Amino acid sequence: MKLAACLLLALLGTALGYKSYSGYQVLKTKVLTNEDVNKLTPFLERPEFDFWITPRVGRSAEIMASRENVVILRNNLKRLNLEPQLLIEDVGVTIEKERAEIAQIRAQEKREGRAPNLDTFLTFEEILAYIDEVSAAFPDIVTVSDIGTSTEGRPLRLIKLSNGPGKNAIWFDSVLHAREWIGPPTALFAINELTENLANGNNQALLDANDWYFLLVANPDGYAYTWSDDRLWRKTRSQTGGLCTGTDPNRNFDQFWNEDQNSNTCSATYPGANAFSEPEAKAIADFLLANPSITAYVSIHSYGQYILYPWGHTTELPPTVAELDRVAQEANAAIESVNGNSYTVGTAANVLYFAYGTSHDWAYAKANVPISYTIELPGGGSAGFNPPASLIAPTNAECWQAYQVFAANLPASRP
Ligand code: 0X9
Ligand code: ZN
Repeated sequence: MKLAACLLLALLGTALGYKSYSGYQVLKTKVLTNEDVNKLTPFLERPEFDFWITPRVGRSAEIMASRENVVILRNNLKRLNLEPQLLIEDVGVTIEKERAEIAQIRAQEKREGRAPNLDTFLTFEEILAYIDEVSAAFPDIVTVSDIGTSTEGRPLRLIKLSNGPGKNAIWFDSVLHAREWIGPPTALFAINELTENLANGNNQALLDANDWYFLLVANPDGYAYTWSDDRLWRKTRSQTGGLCTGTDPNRNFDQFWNEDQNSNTCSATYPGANAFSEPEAKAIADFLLANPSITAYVSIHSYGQYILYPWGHTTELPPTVAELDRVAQEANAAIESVNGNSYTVGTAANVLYFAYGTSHDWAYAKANVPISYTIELPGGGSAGFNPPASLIAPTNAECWQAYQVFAANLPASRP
């Protein structure tokens, strides 16, 4: 019976044109030295190798390739003495497992009251429906507005929680990268705490202290596409004029844009033909500029467990590094106290990798938002971007603690 259900799902997937990752594998390297990183760097240019974790000193890289390309990849890694190990035997199977799990959870739906369904991952439409429900239920707290429209015409729907005028605000966005599904549940959890669960713990005080903005689906076209066509899609869905579709919205901000001179439209980090070519990135930027009460910016990504702050384009430290680091360390301590998970804290270029035109660098430098982070949530292991739905609850619990720390350290104004 189970096998029949799996087969049916697989067939349905194929019939609907869902991209098959059957036979795709993920290889993990040994822990890399500086020299190893240099050896691997040229491979970043090759679109047939999808780096799920990019090369970084002191870490292993994780790379996905199709059945044919994985042979080439493995040989190359062996030749370079990078000791490839098999991390995911068949990405197609992981994706089908995820689809089956979601279908099964949906079949036994046990959503309670007005809380968002956090047992599983939600589609774009389901997230919009929840925004409607929560705004109808809490009209005194919730304001909904569309800050723009995606390339394919979907709304960039922003939810604001506020208990009165004249306050500073913290901003969160999630799924700027389409496949990073673990992000929106953490934001939905926070919204539920600040509306439905106001009577719990410190929640009323958290809402009284400042306003909260959530752009739950920052890249709706990409997100919809991960549900309909390709689970591992990362970019937007705009036409580039080149061979491949989509721009990395987190390389499209007008700050150090395209300093690595990447004009390959097939690259996972293609920055666009020009800065702010993507309406999704432009809308965030315009809103931050128009709303100086927003003094903290948090972009929710996955995976790897990092709290990153500027800069991404240089290993030099930003002027307010002491404050950025203090708050991030405090957030990490709060995370650790929940499930014992630890996130690596530091400047993006120092602890992760160089990146140009990212949202947190732009928010910090061009909108003068003093507190500006990218948080990389858990994932990885044998599931990569497809963690089981059972990871949602522990991730929500630890992130909620971190999000409270960010809000508690909200700067009084922009410089
Ligand atoms: O590469 C990104 O855009 C982010 N990582 S992800 O795996 N979610 O794609 C990290 C951006 C942080 N900034 C820099 N690394 N410079
Ligand atoms: Zn991301």
